[in-house]
Amino acid sequence: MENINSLEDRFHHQIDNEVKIEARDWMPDAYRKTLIRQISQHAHSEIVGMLPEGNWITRAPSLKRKLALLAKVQDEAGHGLYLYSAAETLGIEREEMLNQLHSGKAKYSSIFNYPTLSWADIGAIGWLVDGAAIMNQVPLCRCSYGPYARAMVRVCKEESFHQRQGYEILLTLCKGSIEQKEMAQDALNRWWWPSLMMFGPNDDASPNSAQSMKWKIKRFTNDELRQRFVEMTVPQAAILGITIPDPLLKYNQETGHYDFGPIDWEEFNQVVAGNGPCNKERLEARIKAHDDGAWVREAASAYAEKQKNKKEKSVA
Ligand code: FAQ
Repeated sequence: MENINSLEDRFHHQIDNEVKIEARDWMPDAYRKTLIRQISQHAHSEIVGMLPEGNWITRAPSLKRKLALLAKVQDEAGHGLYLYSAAETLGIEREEMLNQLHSGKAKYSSIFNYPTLSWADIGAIGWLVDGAAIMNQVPLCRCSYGPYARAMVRVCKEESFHQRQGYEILLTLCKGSIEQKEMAQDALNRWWWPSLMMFGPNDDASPNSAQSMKWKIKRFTNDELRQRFVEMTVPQAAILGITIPDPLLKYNQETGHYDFGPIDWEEFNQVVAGNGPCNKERLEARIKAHDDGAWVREAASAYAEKQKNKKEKSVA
């Protein structure tokens, strides 16, 4: 008992003093569990997030646009890999996490259950979805768990390229023909509210936030980050010359912040429960990609085995 107390004291001492918790360190079960939950949901979001954009690689309007989109989607696969690896340091197998995703038991970000109907949607995803991801993920570079925090440094650098890539697509469309500008407006109309939902439920309805803040996994609450995102995005929409679809969005002189209209949490809950416009399609595409990739995993394992045998023979 005394030993457990001292281990627990050391854990809290590390958290209080901003010393990263590493895989080898003792940690409370609930801390480990919450990290596995958050990191695996994050990893799932990255690899499911490849799908709405992947649809547009062959339809991107120029070679330059194709290359940039291809690179972005590849980055997202990489983010999934860093994140699954970070979660594995906590004692869960990648296969188990993927089984949870494919069986529909694990969550991934609600945002990826919406359709990409036009090229402007690829701009809106980069601008808004990656913009929201940066807002939420830069503080995760200071997360108390070392492997997650370190993975997030590179992820955030890449997200910032993604955000610029998306904004530049929209800037080009907004400087183009009337029809192109209308496409950009239509994309903003459809992606604005789902992007605000990405930050998760309001603080009073967020069961995990308080404990995760105490453990310094999260540094800001869902509402704080959502507000920051609104502050950052409103002037960017003004530069594009398109209108955020919220009649209640207004600068509040007294608080110095933007007030915005109510979020449709019923829609959010439906999407998270599996009833969004594309949940079924996304999961099917993900499972197919996994099944189609089985031969690659088998070949990689066979090669690794061969190399291992070779090495053992040369030592003997
Ligand atoms: N969608 O108590 P909280 C990206 C769930 S990556 C679905 O507030 P927490 C890159 C939540 O899991 C985007 N479910 O939870 C990219 C919890 O469920 P549980 C993903 C959601 O963990 C860009 C329940 O609601 N980013 O975009 C959502 O403290 C472009 C109660 O919520 C991350 O994962 C949602 N939006 O805070 C890729 C970042 N929100 O498990 C391709 C890391 C909440 O209790 C293209 N994660 N839920 O049953 C986080 O920062 C946190 O996990 C939050 C949620 C903020 C997402």
